[in-house]
Amino acid sequence: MNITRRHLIGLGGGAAALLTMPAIIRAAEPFDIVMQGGKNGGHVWFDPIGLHIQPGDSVRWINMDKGNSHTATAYHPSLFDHPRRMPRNTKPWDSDYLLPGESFVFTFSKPGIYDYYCIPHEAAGMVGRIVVGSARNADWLRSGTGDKGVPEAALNMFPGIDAILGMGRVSIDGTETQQGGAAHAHS
Ligand SMILES: [Cu+2]
Repeated sequence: MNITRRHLIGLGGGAAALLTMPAIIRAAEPFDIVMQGGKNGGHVWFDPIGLHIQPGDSVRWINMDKGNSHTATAYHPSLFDHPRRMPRNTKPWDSDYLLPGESFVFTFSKPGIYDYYCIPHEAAGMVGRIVVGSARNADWLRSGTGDKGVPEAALNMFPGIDAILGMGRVSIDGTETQQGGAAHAHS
């Protein structure tokens, strides 16, 4: 009893903090998605391009491409006249232009499937997909209404839902060959 008590006193509040903090920190820490570009500036992508998170989780987009500014912008009619590729009645996000080294954080509260793009590079296929929770809240995916006006190069890049749920995160390595392979394997 004495040993136990002394042990507890000795560790004090710090021990309690050590035991409980990791879970708290993990929940609050955002998932990172890196904005990347090839050396010649012609090839750009999000890494991971597909990500599975839970409601309440945050995502942080970081521009690690020294040669370009990028955005992470939700597919939503209120943003640059794009179709909705995210749950209805949900607030969309737009990072605006991130210079190299800058980042943007958004928290997802509603389950569903969310697609986003980079404003200057959508036509180059710089898009990504985030699945929040297990619910397949994707009326736009089933109806096909989300494809209207979206460049073919972008449509070919979205990873499949099963791949995202199965792997947690889906990456492309940035080479042209791998990019094409990923697009065909998961769409
Ligand atoms: Cu971009």
